[in-house]
Amino acid sequence: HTAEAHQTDLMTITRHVLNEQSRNPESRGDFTILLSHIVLGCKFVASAVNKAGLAKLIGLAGETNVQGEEQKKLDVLSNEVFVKALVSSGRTCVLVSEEDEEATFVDPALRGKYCVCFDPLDGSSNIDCGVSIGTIFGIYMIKDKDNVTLEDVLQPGTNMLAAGYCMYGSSCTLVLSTGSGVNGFTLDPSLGEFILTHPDIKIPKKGKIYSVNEGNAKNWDAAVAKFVEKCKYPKDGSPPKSLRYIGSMVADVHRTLLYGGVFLYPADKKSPNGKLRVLYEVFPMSFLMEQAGGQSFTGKERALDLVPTTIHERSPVFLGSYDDVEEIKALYAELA
Ligand code: AHM
Ligand code: MG
Repeated sequence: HTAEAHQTDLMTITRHVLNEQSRNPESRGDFTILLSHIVLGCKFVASAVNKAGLAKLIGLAGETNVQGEEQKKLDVLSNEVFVKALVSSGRTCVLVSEEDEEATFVDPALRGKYCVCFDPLDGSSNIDCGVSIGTIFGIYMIKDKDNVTLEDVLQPGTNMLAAGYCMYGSSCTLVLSTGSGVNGFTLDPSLGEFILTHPDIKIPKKGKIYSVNEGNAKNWDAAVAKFVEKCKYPKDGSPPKSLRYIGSMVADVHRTLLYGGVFLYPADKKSPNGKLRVLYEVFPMSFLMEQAGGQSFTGKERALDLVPTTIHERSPVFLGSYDDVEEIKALYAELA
């Protein structure tokens, strides 16, 4: 008996989501269509990222984005692709992108019931050197189809329907939760399909890794300083934790999800709200962490309980293994 050379029963992301949505026949088709347009965006970006060096796509596009950073060509391209794919799906009504200062209200003729908040290409400092970067997205449903406003996206993260990210790394991996666990799919380039490779991801309850930009240490508050100190010099006889920091949120969170541990982007004296954006960085990643059995905390509250008041708002975030985040919460309770 020889092992079968070909897997013939393929669990693609579309098939998986169709199965998941069978409990909810009303939104079944719509959500699947929306997702397939997001997947198209991810495939386009994956292919563009792979060819970046060749096609001379990297480098500055000569524009500045909302946060005042110079945009890279790949950022601009990725944003355009996602906006067009989402609008043309006919299933969206409001889009919030890191690259666009204002939210996009979809033309009424093409409107659907979903709002999508996304960072089309996160980890900009890693683009030019070929280190992993990613796309992050969170999906909400509108309340009232005839009266769509910004309030439809300025909601607590707990109201999110689905969230995910796509990592353009040594392989292209899409991690998704529609509210019943977390699943990972890997792009099979020969098929152009994402195949289920990481079913029902659960984050280890406690981890051996911490992930933070330690260059900001001189501006940290007491709780963060104490936590990192404990990672390096544990007093309970446990071995020190390892430090891993890529500087691409998608890659740092992906490793945290699979190996366990904690990722933090805290507030500091120079950035009182940290760096990461609530709607398209903190919320989707917090949703995935909770769905995988981990936690996400802002230093004050559960991250998903935040209610943003502006679309590009920032928040500190501490996310990862349940026990590690518990330790950070205890330090804040003690020292704040
Ligand atoms: P970006 O939107 O400019 O790419 O910034 C977001 C990135 C995250 O991917 C990452 O977690 C963080 O910035 C790293 O920031 P720092 O370089 O300050 O450590
Ligand atoms: Mg970003």
